[in-house]
Amino acid sequence: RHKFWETQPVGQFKEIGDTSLPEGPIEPPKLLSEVKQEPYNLPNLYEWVTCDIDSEEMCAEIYILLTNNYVEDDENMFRFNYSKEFLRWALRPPGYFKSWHIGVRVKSSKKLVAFITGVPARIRVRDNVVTMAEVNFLCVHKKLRSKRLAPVMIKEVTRRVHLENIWQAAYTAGVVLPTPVSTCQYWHRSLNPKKLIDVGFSRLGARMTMSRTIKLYKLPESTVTPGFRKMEPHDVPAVTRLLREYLSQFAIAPDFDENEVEHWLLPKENVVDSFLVASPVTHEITDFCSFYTLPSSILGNQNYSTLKAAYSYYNVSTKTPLFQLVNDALIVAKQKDFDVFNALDLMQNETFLKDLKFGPGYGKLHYYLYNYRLRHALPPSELGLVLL
Ligand code: NHW
Ligand code: EN5
Repeated sequence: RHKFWETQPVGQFKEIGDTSLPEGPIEPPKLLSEVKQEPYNLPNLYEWVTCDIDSEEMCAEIYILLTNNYVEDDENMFRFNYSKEFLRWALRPPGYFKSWHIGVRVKSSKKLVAFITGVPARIRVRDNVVTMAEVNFLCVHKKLRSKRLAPVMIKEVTRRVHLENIWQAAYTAGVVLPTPVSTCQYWHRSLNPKKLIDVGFSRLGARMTMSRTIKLYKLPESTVTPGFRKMEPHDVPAVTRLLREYLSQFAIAPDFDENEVEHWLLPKENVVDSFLVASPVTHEITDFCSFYTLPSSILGNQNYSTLKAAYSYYNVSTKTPLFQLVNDALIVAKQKDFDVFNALDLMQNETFLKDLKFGPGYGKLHYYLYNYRLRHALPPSELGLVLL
């Protein structure tokens, strides 16, 4: 069934329900001297390249590969269109390794035809904080599919992660592999219903007219929570404390320090937006919400070429109801001209999705750990981790 994944230290389908297996690493770390020193062999026409994401030229090549070949929905109507600024942000967190940004070129033409990345992260699984790689942006050019290039790329990123003495990884995918630690559902909140219907992202509901639909999704012009404002650099220590405390309730969550909060959550135009609620009296920061910007190319529509989507990221509510906080995020996203606001049903998101008029999407997102076994799959409400 899974000729490659059967050989890897991941939970296997046949182990499901076997409660005798211990939770934790599947295989022990090797000595660094035992890690293969040379890259894996690629088919002869191709060569490895370590990508310098700082270089405008390299970044543009990666952007073009992904724009034309990365993830599509089940009907091939939309394709993720990560911006260059987003990619730079996603790939250069504190302590990142340039050697984990891996490309494959055609030797003769030097054309970039495949890509995979890792970034380091400390992820807490129950009581254990584990240094991991977050693996993302695996992409093989459409013309080179089904040639078993992906397993070689995964083995090569694994080797380079091992060289940094890191032995676990976390990743998400829309496809089922051995074996999900949790499975989330995408939910979508229409902000621009007319455009979403015109491009085939959503459909006019039964017994609904366009004008009734537009009215249904209307939002206030401005946010409603007193003290709601954009996060600023001086908020990093308080937001870190708030977020760490909040994430401690989930079975799997990042272990963010201040540097990471600064990187991942300080607003970056057209990449990440973050807001908080500060008490007007004490200036205490009590609530937080954020979303990232990930447009999709609309494939083969006469009138529109991009769908502007916001994705719910980390939210923390202690005083303001989560529902009201995310409603304010929707209002800001609408002001910023997003067409749709997407969220997964993880953390406490189920408590607001229906009430805020999100509808379930067709897509699922499976979460995976490499070389770390969980006894049982988790309900998404126990996941406190959002990958990009
Ligand atoms: S998920 C997005 C993945 N990218 C896309 O879907 C873009 C469009 N598709 C493609 O580019 C986010 C190709 O179809 C890809 C597969 C490249 C996906 N994850 O080369 P072959 C991520 O980036 C397995 C893992 O012939 P292909 C996360 C498949 O099951 N494995 O296929 C990435 C089969 O193995 P099996 C995947 O279509 C996490 C084998 O690949 C996969 O030409 C990576 C077939 O290879 C996927 N999304 O290329 C793992 N899709 O055993 C990181 C297919 O079933 C693990 N496959 O025979 C951790 C590493 C670090 C560890 C550190 C300690
Ligand atoms: C790694 N970081 O399928 C990510 N998206 O539902 C890789 N559907 O946009 C993994 N097919 O449901 C990515 N409209 C896995 C996801 C791949 C992309 C994907 C889904 C998520 C999606 C849309 C469009 C479907 C178009 C036809 C969808 C319905 C929206 C509707 C709005 C109004 C209320 C009800 C729902």
